[in-house]
Amino acid sequence: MRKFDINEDPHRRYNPLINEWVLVSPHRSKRPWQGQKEAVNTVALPEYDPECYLCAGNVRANGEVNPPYESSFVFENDFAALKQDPIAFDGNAEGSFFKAQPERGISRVVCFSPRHDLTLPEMDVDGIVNIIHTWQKEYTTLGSVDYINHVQIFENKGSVMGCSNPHPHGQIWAQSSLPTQVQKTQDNLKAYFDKNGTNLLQDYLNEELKVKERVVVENDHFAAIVPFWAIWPYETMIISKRHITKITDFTEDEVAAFAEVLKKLTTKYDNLFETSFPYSSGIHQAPTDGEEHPEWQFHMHFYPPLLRSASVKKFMVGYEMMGESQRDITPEKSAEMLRNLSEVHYKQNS
Ligand code: H2U
Repeated sequence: MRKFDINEDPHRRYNPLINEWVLVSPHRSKRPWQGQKEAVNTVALPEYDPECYLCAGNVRANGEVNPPYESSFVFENDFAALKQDPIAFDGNAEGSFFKAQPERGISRVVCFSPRHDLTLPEMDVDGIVNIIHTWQKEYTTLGSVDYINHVQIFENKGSVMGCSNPHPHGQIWAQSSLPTQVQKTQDNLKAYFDKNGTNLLQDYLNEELKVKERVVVENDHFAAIVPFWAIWPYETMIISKRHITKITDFTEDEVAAFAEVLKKLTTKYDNLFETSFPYSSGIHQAPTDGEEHPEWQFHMHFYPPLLRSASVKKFMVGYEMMGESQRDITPEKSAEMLRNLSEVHYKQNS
């Protein structure tokens, strides 16, 4: 019988963060593609767009006027997914199939800068430092609201990810419950900590830093890696090296180091297909429920949909919907490709 070759043979990999498996089919990455291509948007954006509801001084959909902001700008989402009003609730009937509960929360929009055309990879490190300071402030203020137990900071980048406006911005949804993905991570981190007395992601990162094959960018305080169990072709995760449970525990050196990794990673993403690389990214960190949470390790996920060019994206359909997640190109190969790309943005070379 032939011996298992992880670079050639179909196999499953285990994701200990969410206790799920992913099917990897390395031999399939050479198959021909005649499916859908997304239109590539190559139109250069202006620095200021009078029609944009996020640009400084412009009117938003609800009639409010944005201030003449000069760095980042945060406002309550005018179409908030969560509302702050308390709702009376007398619980579900025991054993009911129709289980539901009210959810209370706060949704905010974070404009990264007044520049309509400046995405993270094209900002300077100081600009990104300013965004990190804004995230810290929001985590503190939202997390200290008595009924808020979780603060989700995220960015949808690119129309292919459903982003409604190209003006660089992220969102924050803070709420009373732990959302499903976070609850799964919480449960697995806690079980690992209770069993081993150490932190799952810190132990994992130490192993990754020994073998190095999935590391994309690294500095003294953070590493960006393609996780061993990555689902998306170019999925990455930035993990802090020190045991940090939440963004407000960063030293100023760590803020600068995180900004540097964010810039380098997103620059490599743009350079991969010489396009403004779409993704959903989000920070996972300790809940704000007043507990200590030593089981948590600050990390940020990047889930980009692109597969083999600026216009061919991966679909999570068929088997992925009915069975489990699946990928073709191995995480090691993706990491090697990203690692070998320049840290200088392609637009600066053209
Ligand atoms: P997305 O492009 O990632 O959807 O983020 C834009 C958010 O901005 C979206 O949640 C909000 C939308 O509700 N928004 C406002 O709050 N005010 C506006 O005037 C338009 C859009």
